[in-house]
Amino acid sequence: MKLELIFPATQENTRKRNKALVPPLGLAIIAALTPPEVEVSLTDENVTVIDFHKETDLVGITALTVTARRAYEIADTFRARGVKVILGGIHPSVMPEEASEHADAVVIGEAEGIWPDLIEDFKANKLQRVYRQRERPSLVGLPIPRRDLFAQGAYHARHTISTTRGCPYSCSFCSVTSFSGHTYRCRPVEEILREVETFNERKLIAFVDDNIVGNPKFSKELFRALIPYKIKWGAQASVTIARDDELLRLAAASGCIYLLIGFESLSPANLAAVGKRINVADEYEDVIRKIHSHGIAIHGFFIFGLDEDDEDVFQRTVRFAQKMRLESAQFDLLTPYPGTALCESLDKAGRIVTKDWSQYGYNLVFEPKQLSREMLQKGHRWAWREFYSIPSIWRRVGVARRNLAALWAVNLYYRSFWRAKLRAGKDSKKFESHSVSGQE
Ligand code: B12
Ligand code: SF4
Repeated sequence: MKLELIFPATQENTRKRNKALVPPLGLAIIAALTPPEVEVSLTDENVTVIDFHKETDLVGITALTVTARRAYEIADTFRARGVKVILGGIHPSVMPEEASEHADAVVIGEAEGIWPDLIEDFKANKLQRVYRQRERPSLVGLPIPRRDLFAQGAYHARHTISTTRGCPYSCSFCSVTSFSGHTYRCRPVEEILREVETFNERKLIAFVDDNIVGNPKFSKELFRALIPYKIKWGAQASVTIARDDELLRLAAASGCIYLLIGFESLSPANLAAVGKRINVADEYEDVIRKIHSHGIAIHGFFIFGLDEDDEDVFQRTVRFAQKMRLESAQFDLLTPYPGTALCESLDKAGRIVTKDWSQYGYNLVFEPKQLSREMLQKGHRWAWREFYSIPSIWRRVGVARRNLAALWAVNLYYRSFWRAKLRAGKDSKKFESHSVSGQE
């Protein structure tokens, strides 16, 4: 039996093949869960063209909300040839009825505990329409992901590992808690180390956890155990890392060079409104200084379009990130992903303007409260342009830091990624001239 696993690109990228940031780890896990007699191949459409004529018995497709439309197109094309298709991942899990229209079976939840049975059902020609996770799977004894299936030389950070799932918080805009549950499930540290040991070259590891320090006891144990491996690593972390000196010291000692931190907003009212209880905006400067003092670079996540945001928010946020010399940052438009509390409340208020999922991630899909839609879009574009202008990169990254080449590479990557997206937004210049420039 042959199985083809597919990670769809976003709609605008279906014809472009770029080097991608990281490989599709979830699909490599599914490949590892597949019984060994099944021949598995994996296509990440971001880096490889899909072969729609490939001889295969079964196709498994993953979908985020932003890639759902493309996932459905791919599914429909294979099904038109009579090939059976399974859809899974975050979007099909929250929209199973919609996904069902394009699939022979939909998997709701994490694949562990479901996938091997599904393959047996397929072989016996007894595929069910929906496979629903009954309880969150334990993370003990997970197989080593089939990284051998990733395209060679196609990723900036090839070595990714997932060590935890779930989050005890419930930020209204985030899909994680509803998908992976309210408790942190942590993998046994010795199993993580075994996975690290499979990398023949261990220069840089990216942990793809939502928060690598969500359970400080586990994190300290992991960081201590990583010290002898002499790796360098990056991960998403909450601001709470700066409140625990031992944790931060151990992170640095174990090779942490980059933390991706969700600051989201500088406004306490916005943070309260979205339920981001762990963030205290007044502490941000101290948090950043403290993390920087351990030689760790910071990628800040910020959201525009929250209800308290007015037309000064873009300038305020970008100037803050520049002043604090954040090594990189991401400015996202608030997005009501289906299944989140945000989506429910904006939908109820009639503020969602489109349910074309391909717009979810990089475009404005709801009616903001204080800003006009035009102002929000222009301000968002201005923020990217300004933060990744060469003078801004120069001021933030300078010449005298550690990992200089890597920091420039990251900045130039985001600069080119967003310049491609912004090419359509020629109007941002207008915004700069009447609303931003001259205010400093
Ligand atoms: C790493 C990561 C990235 C990486 C890599 C993405 C990738 N290639 O996988 C990068 C940085 C590129 C990225 C980008 C984005 N991301 Co992201 N990302 C993550 C993160 C932190 C971890 C993903 C991961 O590897 N998880 C570990 C693996 C093991 O889990 P998994 O992929 O979900 O797979 C499991 C199940 O879902 C299921 N499954 C998955 N696929 C399939 C398929 C089949 C057939 C079956 C049966 C089962 C199944 O089984 C797997 C094993 O249990 C998640 C948060 C999260 N907890 O998932 C956000 C997350 C997925 N990202 C999110 C978003 C919004 C984005 C962006 C749109 C952000 C932006 N504006 O730029 C882009 C879109 C990228 C794109 N163009 O496709 C949202 C998605 C929300 C949604 N409803 O779609 C998440 C959930 C974060 C959040 N806080 O809400 N992301
Ligand atoms: S944004 Fe971060 S802290 Fe909030 S629910 Fe999502 S993963 Fe948890």
